[in-house]
Amino acid sequence: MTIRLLCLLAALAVLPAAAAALDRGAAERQFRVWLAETVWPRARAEGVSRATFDAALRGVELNWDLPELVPPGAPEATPEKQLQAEFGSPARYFAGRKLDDAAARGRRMARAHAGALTAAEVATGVPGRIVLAVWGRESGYGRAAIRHDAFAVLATKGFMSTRRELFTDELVAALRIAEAGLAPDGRLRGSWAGALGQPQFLPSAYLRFARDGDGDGRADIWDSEDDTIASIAAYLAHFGWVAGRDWGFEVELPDSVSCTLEGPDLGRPIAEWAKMGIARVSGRPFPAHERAVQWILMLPAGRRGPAFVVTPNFYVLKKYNESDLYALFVGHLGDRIQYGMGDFRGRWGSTGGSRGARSPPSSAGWAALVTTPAASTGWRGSRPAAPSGAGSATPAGARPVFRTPRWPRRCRAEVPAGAAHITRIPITGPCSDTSTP
Ligand SMILES: [Ca+2]
Repeated sequence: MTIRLLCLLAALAVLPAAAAALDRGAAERQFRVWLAETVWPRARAEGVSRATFDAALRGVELNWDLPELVPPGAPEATPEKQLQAEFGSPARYFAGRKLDDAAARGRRMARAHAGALTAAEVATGVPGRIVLAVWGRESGYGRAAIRHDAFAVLATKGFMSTRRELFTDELVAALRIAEAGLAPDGRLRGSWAGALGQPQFLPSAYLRFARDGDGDGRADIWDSEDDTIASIAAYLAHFGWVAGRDWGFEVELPDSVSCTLEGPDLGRPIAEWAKMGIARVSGRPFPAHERAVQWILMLPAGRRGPAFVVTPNFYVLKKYNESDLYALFVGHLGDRIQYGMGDFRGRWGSTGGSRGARSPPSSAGWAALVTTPAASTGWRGSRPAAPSGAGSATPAGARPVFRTPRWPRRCRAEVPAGAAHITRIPITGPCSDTSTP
């Protein structure tokens, strides 16, 4: 059998599925049936009234422009592994001018919302600079347009996407928000990934973490800055933010320290790191009250990029978005807002060795939801083009978007090929492209 014939047979085999996938009219009809027979019973079981259901979904149509759709009849697809734009270009992600603008705006917001930020910190222990940085990253302090109808987005993705079950659950959660009378004007504005309002919470995260910061009795994360601040702080507190601890510091990494010492399971007291020659790039000592507790070495771009020691709070930031660079961005922006810090001392250069690399396969649960990046978060240009909309499109509650390679992958690039199978090398020898660890 010739190659050409094989190709022809293969093409014929997929034709029916392709034809079915293209019949949008039929899909729309199936969609209405699915709403009536699948979503409505689940919503009713969770206390949603028929009136709320009808008001939310009347007139809602499938949005064929969303990413990761699997129309009826199309071959089942695995969740898209996404290009790590940020990791491919961390230098651009951390471009100083954008950060300066964000920090300047953050300082203005800090003055304008000092009362709410203080109240949130008193209630949760999460510092105002961290709340501001998340807010700035997610929605440009509320300036990003949040224009999608979350019911349409969630219904579309619940009906035909790579994560139907997950988005169906979120659709029911969104209906519960409407049932409780918490949706402004009966509608829910969100990103093209269904993340709501200024903190970019998924509906289930809204139900768990949204707070009323201004005391009007409603948690309005769309139009209330105080509610947004209180909600972001509540989210981070829930995931274990440790009051009184920082997120991390940039450090000098001597050649004698192996990159294999990186990782959240390899924390040690700062005195031990200091003994190896690790010091803050600022030249300042580590805070006295932090000396006895664990610090973790973190090399987001491998050995040749900026180096950090971080606290467990760094990993709390990753609960907002499963990405080292995201957490680093938030911590660093917070420092710029409060302390006026400048760029990282270490150079990103073309480090990473992962330009164009794809994220690792996703695991189960929210933390595995790796979506295509959104176009606008108030940080224009930092992400590749995507459907229009606000927010990082990173469903909160675990809002993974960008994943950086995990150890040992990013360290492996720096050890000789013959040693690449080694997963842990508990030594402190040199670690580079040309020397054996
Ligand atoms: Ca409120």
